[in-house]
Amino acid sequence: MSSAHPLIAEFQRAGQAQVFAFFDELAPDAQQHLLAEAAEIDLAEIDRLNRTLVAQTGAAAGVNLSGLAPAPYEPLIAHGGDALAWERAKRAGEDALRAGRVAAFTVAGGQGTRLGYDGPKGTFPVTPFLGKTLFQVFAEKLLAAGRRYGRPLHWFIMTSHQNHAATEAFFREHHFFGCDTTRVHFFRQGRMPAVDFSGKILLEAKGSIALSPDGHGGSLRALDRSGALDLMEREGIDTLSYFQVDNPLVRAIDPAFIGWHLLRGSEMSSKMVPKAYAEEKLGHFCAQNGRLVVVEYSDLPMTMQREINASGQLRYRAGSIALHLLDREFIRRMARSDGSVVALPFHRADKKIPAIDAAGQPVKPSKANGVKFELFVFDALPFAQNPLVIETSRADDFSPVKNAEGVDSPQTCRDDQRRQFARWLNAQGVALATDATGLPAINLEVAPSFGYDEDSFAESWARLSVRPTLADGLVLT
Ligand code: UD2
Repeated sequence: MSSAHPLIAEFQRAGQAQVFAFFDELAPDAQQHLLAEAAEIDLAEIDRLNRTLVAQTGAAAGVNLSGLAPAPYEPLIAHGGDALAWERAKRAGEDALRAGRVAAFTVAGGQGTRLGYDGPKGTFPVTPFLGKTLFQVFAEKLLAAGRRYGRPLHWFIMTSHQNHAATEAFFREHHFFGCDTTRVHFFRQGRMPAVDFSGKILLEAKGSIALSPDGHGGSLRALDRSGALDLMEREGIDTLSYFQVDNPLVRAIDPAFIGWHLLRGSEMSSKMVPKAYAEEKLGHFCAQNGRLVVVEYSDLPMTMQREINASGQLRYRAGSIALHLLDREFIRRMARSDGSVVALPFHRADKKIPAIDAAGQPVKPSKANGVKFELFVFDALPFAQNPLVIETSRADDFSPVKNAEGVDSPQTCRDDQRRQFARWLNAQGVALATDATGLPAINLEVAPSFGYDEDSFAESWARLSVRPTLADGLVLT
């Protein structure tokens, strides 16, 4: 094997010579491709992860649960929250939006394997009647919010190497859904190599390394690297509204949330919903040694997830629905902490990783054959000043599309959207027949340009000179 190249020599010294085992067989451009991939890898980081995550098994590898308690949060007014404080927060959030201090951020770099959909997840059709895609729903919500506050919003979208080109092409094909193209910014997240259980970096082919997205926590470094933070600074934006690509019900721009965050001087704030049942797959907001942390559902023992408090509620009920507000300079600090190594911890995920063996033959693993490393954005919470959790109503913020069928599927999401539209109409005094779960009998869809939350809907409704008839169904645009 050629070891003339300094990068190859570096990999040899790090005990990762297998990455270049087939280098001499490759055509020159394939060699360049492999070298470019190898250059993305921080060998010292991989070495550290091999020692701290891959080599550890049993208790040492587990999450530290000592001193864990449920985290405090600001309850909704309906659950005992302070009505005046919520009103103050909403007004402060509206002021910030009118001052142009807020931008939107969608993490869309995931692989969406559970849904079994071929293509960037944001291109999946989700609305109940018109079949608008996730990206279109977000675009229209952001456009409408920008109009409402007189300040068009910047929108950052994090993609992966795999779906970047397809995502950009989709937006171009649909003329950015009417958004100002200079305000929609795509950037790729970073990648991490997968290793086998002895810490050796895996090849997916002779000329390419098994690389995968570095988790949504990679968004902090990607926001910095891509220049997004500098752009925010130039534009006077200090607050980023973070949401996931799979959740069309989201209040992508929520004045009350923004106001709570700003009035508390919080560097990172999150929304919680009470878990619907103990086994629900949500992270848990917890307090640990005076810090706010999220413990993933897979890391909190089921006995703890099932614990009941004195009021008969789940003790660890504060579920994370992956909605956060982040302060710009906090992101910069996290992205750059400790020089080159980010302070967020990597998580280990044992996965079936398509790879080649030492003879260069493809292996199709039937069980996990290696480890992927991922960063989680909520791991930034313990580093934030004055972090804050507020409660939100699930029905108005969270109905993700994750699985092809059953819970969190396209069907449950369409139904939740129809229930929301029905509630907005009912709030305007329209007597709409629904079943016991609030699902209307008629076809119903409200375009975000007409209403993207209860307030904006009420404003548009009041402006209608002729009230629509509801006989067969209703599409409000
Ligand atoms: C996430 C949370 C869970 C809960 C739930 C709510 C984690 C580990 N768990 O579960 O606690 O809040 O969401 O829906 O986050 N993504 C990237 N790049 C990546 C990986 C993911 O952009 O490398 C994006 C992905 O496109 C999606 C989001 O992050 O928008 C969530 O990813 P997921 O589907 O892996 O998260 P999930 O459902 O396991």
